[in-house]
Amino acid sequence: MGKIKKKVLITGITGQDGSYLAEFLIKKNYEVHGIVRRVALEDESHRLWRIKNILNKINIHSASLESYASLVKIIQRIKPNEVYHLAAQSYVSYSFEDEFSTLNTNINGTHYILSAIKDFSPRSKFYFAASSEMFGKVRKTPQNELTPFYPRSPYGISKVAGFELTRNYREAYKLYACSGILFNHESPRRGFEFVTRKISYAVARIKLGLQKELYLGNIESKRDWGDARDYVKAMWLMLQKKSPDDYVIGTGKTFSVKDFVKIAFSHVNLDYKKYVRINKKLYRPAEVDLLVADYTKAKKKLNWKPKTKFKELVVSMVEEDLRSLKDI
Ligand code: G4F
Repeated sequence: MGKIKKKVLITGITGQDGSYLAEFLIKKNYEVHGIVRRVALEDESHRLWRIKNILNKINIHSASLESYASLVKIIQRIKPNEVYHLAAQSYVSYSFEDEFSTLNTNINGTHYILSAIKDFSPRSKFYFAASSEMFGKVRKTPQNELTPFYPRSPYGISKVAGFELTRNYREAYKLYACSGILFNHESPRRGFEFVTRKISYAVARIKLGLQKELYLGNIESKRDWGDARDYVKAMWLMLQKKSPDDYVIGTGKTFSVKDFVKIAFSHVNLDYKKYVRINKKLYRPAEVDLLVADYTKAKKKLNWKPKTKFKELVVSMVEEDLRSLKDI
C-alpha cells in the first residue's frame, strides 16, 4: 500500500508564488488543493494561465477570502496538513487608491483562515505571506526579524495586522503558525503591474519594435530582489521545523529600479536613456526608499539561501518575455 499523501491548501494558487509552490509540492508528492475566487466578469482561462499545466494534478475549490463560511467549508472538509495563505491584494500602489478593500480583504481574510483552522482543523500548519513592506520607512539596515515595523501603505499596514494575528494565534491557541517576511521576489510569472515585469515586458516589446517608450515612477527606490522560485522553498522549509517561528527571506543585496532598467536594456543592446520617461503620476503618496534583508536566521535554522543573482534574474525575465512575444 502506498504512503498516505500529505494534503496542502494554497490560497492565491493562481498567483506567481502560488503556482510555483503548487509545482514544488506536487514534486514532493503532496495532494494539492487551491482556492480560486470565481469572478463572472473575468476570463477564466486567462486568470488560470500560471497553473494551466498543472490543472489536472491539483484540486481547485471555489471560495472567497471575504467569506468566512466558504473558507470554513473547505478547511473542515480537507483538514489539510499545511495551509499556505498567499492570497491578498498585493499591489502596493493600488492599496492607496482603494484602502478599504485592501484592508478588508487582507486583514479579514487572514483572520478568517486562522479562526477556521483553530476551530475546525487545529493540527493544520499555517504559513502567512508577510512582507518586507512592513519595514517601510526602515528603522535599521539591513532588516531582520527584530527590526521594528513602520509600514508606509495600506498594504503594508494590512500585512503588519496579518503578521500580528498569526503570532497571536500561535501564542494564544498554540497553532503551528509561521510568517515568512519575504522581500521582493520576481520571475517571468510576475504580474504586469509590478515594476520588474513592466520593465522586462517593455524592453522586449521595444526590442521587437512593438513599443517606443516606457513610463516609470520613482526609479531611485531600492529593493532586495530575489527569485520567486527560490522563495517558495523557504515557505515550505518553515513548516517542516519542530516548532513554528517567523523568518526574513531575502538576498542581502539591494539594487535600485534604475539598476534593473539599465541591465534589462543593455541586455538587448539598447540605451535606456532613449526610451525611459518619468511620469510623476506614478509616484506613490508615501514611498519605501530602501529595503535589504538580513536572512541570517533562515540560513542558520532552515539551511536556506538564495540561488539566483540579480543580473541573472533580470536577464531571465527579459529573455522569457522576448521568447513569448516572438511566439505570438
Ligand atoms: O514592483 P513594485 O510595485 O513592488 P513593491 O511596491 O516593492 O511591492 C512588492 O514587494 C513587496 C515585498 O517588499 C510585496 F509585499 C508586494 O506585494 C509587492 O510584491 O514597486 C517597486 C518599486 C517601488 O518603489 C515603486 O515606487 O518600483 C517603483 N516604481 C517606479 N515606477 C514603480 C514604477 N512601481 C510600479 N509598480 N510601476 C511603475 O511604473
